[in-house]
Amino acid sequence: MVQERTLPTFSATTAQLSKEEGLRLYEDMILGRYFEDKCAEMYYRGKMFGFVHLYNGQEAVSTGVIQSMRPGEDYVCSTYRDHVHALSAGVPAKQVMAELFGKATGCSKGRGGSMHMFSEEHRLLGGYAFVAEGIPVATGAAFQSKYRREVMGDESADQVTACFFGDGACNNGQFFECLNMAALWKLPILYVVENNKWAIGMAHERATSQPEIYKKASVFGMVGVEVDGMDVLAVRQVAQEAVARARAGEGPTLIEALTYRFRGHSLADPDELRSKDEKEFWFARDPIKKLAAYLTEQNLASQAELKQIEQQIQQEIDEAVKFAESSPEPDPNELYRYIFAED
Ligand SMILES: Cc1ncc(C[n+]2csc(CCOP(=O)(O)OP(=O)(O)O)c2C)c(N)n1
Ligand SMILES: [Mg+2]
Repeated sequence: MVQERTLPTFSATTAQLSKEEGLRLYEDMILGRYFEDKCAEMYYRGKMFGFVHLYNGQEAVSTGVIQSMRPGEDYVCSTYRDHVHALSAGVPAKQVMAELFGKATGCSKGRGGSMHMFSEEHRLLGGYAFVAEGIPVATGAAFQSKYRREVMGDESADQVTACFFGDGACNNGQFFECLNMAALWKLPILYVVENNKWAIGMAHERATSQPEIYKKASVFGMVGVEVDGMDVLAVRQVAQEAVARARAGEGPTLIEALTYRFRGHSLADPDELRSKDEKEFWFARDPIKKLAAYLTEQNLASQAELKQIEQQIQQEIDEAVKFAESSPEPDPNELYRYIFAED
């Protein structure tokens, strides 16, 4: 049996969680999971084109971080594995689904597709197909908040940015350059590494000299923390602390969330490289089941209340599919629109 790195263990007894907050976290994770399950179905039915990277298994990271921020006000920056970050940030499921179908009603007007979710309204800075490409963009967003507040005197500019990326991105130069600047200028940003152990078929320990990514923060004098990425309450706790630090002008945090994707790299990946033992170890740590057990054990929710959320979300997703299917394709006459800046 392989020894899996999953520490540190989080004691849920320290979590301050109201019933309302608990149900909100549950709803957000169920939305992410059911949405992605539906994507797989639609992809295999030929409704989506290109590569589609699903997030199943990693929901506690998106929910734990984004729900600790002010969705719609704070900034979120993603990768090509971006659907669930978009949903947590508040982009309606029907707009994300329509984007996946390449329709004009999609959040990127059907021009982006799976890897390029974007919403100015929800402060979603985008999904990015190049590994590590979002890191400088997010760093720039954090810089402008700070600049507006401190140089231009705009008191309302207290937004925090969350920048999500994978373990594979941490061997890329942009990671180091941006962390250096963010620490130097004390930017209000959370760098959230979703360490799911793999970069397509490359095992993390084979590709990096120091696999404990959070330790890399220390060379910049930045706070670095590791967290159990399969436990939404643990992620939420470290995210709340990091957001408070950023909002108070105390600078960035590098959060390494230890997690696992339950499916292959993309829906085109036969997923033959990861061992059965490893997969089973992580499947048993499903973050949604863990939160459901916590909520019921703590009498914060009944089985019936959880079931009701599940049904309601399923309905929302079925409606999103209908919306996407019945939406128009982008107009070919507008092919060049949104490429150049318009007056
Ligand atoms: C700059 C760049 N190099 C290579 C690729 C091909 N590629 C796509 S995804 C990926 C793996 C990235 O893994 P990781 O950052 O751990 O994210 P995960 O897919 O595990 O979420 C690679 C190498 C790319 N998209 N961009
Ligand atoms: Mg990875």
